[in-house]
Amino acid sequence: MTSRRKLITTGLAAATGTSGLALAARLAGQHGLLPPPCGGFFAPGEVLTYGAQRLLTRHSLAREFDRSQISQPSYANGRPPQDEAFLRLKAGGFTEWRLMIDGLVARPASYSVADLRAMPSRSQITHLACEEGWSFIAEWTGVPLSHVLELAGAAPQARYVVYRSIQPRWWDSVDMADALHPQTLITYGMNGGELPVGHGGPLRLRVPRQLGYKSVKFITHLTVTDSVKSFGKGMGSFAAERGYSWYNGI
Ligand SMILES: Nc1nc2c(c(=O)[nH]1)N[C@H]1C(S)=C(S)[C@@H](COP(=O)(O)O)O[C@H]1N2
Ligand SMILES: [Mo]
Repeated sequence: MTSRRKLITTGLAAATGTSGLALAARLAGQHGLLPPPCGGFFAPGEVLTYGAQRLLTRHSLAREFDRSQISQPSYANGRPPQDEAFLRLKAGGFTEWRLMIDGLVARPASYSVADLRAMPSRSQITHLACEEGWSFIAEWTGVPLSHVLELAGAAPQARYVVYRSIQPRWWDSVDMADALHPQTLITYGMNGGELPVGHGGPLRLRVPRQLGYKSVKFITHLTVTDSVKSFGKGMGSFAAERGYSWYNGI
């Protein structure tokens, strides 16, 4: 870790030649603000963006809107799963849906949607922006991910939460700053009703401080970990493996 950090910060200083950027990179390193190994041409830029944003926004909230600003209609992107397993769960009103939590936790668990609905909830009206340029505003209701992490007893050495969907390619991760952030919700409701299947029902992780693709729909599995190395190609998300950035602070 130390040598990678050194490599990145030294590389940045050499590449930019400006002390301001080098300083930002060094501060990011000192504060443990490094994204998972991202490799490739864009790596130093991504580290810098991540570190700089983290220093500035660690405790800040994504903008929340008024009810009158909710988009009508909302825009559901892509088709929900059509496979038999999903259709069977849907026909059963998702009573059999489970969200598992494991990894660096004292108490691994598996929750139904009803279990999550019985936990403390939060509603917030936020903007979901797709990297392709469109966006919409909706009210999201759910249980803060931080609450579930606390229930499960996440270990102090936890650094990331990896989340997976019933759609195998849709998995991603956030660092603990976003995992514990009060606006990061396991959502089951939208605009006052149930979360529609088109928007990821029955359960979706909403990460409103990042671009839309971090808000993975149809989530089934959370894993608390100190490293994302053993997940996929070790880049922290399937999106990152395809060239999208792992961190997209907005
Ligand atoms: N499981 C899953 N999650 C997903 C996607 C998807 O296709 N499948 N698309 C992502 C992308 S690229 C965006 S922009 C948002 C779109 O959210 P919406 O369908 O509610 O508009 O969901 C994200 N989460
Ligand atoms: Mo997107």
